[in-house]
Amino acid sequence: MTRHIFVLTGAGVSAESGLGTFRDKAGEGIWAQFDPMKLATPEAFAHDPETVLAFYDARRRNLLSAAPNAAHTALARLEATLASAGGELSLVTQNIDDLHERAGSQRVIHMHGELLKARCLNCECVHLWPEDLPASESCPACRTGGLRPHIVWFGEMPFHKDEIEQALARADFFVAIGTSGAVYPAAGFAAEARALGIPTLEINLKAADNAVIFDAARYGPASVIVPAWVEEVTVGLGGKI
Ligand code: BJW
Repeated sequence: MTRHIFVLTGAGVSAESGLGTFRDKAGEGIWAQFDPMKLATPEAFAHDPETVLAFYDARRRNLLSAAPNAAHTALARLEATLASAGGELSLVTQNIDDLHERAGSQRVIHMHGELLKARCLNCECVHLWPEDLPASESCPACRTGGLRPHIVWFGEMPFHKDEIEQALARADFFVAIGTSGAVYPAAGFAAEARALGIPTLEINLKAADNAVIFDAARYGPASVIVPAWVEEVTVGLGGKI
C-alpha cells in the first residue's frame, strides 16, 4: 500500500487560480511576454534592479488577489489523510506562490523560493514581504544590506536539495502536476524516481517535455484531475492509504 507519496507541482497547478504559467500556449506564457534573462537572473538584478523588482511587485500584487483552487485543496486533503494513516506526503513545489499553504497544506517545500519573502543581500536574513519591494529598502535585521526577492533565478542553486533527495528516496509513488519538465533540476526528478523503482504519474493539461519518462498520465485541468486522483487514492483504498 502506498504510504509515502512525493508530489512535484508546477505553474499549471496555479493556472486556474489566475496565476500565469511560463511556457504554455504560444504567446501566452510569462516567458513569451518577458525575457527571462532580463528578469530572472542574478545578472539582470545587478544590472537593472528597478525593472526586476517592478516585475516581481506586479506578480506579488496578482498573487495577493488570487485564491487556491480545487487542486490545491485536494493536495492539502491528501496530506492530512496520509498523515492520519501513518503515511506521508512530500509536497515539493517549483511555484513561488503560497496557494498550497492557503489551501491548508502544512508542509510545502519551495524549491524556487517564495514571492512573499525578501532576502538580505548582506546578512541573508529572510523576511516576510507581502508588499512592493523598492530598491532603496534595507534589511530590517542588519540595517545595512539591500533586499532582493527570495526567489531562485536561473543559474542559482535551488533550495532544499538534500531534503528533496531524501524525500524522493523514501517515496513509493511519484506524481508531477502541471509542470512542463523544461527546467532542471526539477525536470529530472521523474527520471530519478524511475531509477529508484518508484512508479511515476504525470498530471497535466497535455504531455510535458519529459512525458516519456512517466509510467502513466492523466490529462486535463488540474482542478478536475487532481481531486479525482486524490479521491481514488484515499476513498478507493477504503480510506486507508
Ligand atoms: C496545466 C494547466 C492546468 C497549464 N492544469 N496543467 C541546459 C540543460 C539543462 C539545464 C540547464 C541548461 N541550461 C541551463 C540549465 C539550468 C537551468 C535550466 O533548467 N534551464 C532550462 C530552461 C534549460 N536551471 C537553473 O538554472 C536552476 N538552477 C540550477 O540548475 O542550479 C544548478 C547550479 C549548479 C552549480 C552552480 C549554480 C547552479 C534554477 C532554475 C530557476 C527557475 N526559476 C524560475 C523563475 C522563478 C521566479 C519566477 O517565478 O519568476 O522558476 S523559471 C520558471 O520555470 C519558474 C518555474 O518554477 C520553472 C518551471 O516552470 P513550470 O512550473 O514547469 O511551468 P511551465 O509554464 O513551464 O509549465 C506549465 C505546465 O502546466 C505546462 O506543462 C502546462 O501544460 C501545464 N498546465 N495549465 C494542469 N489548468
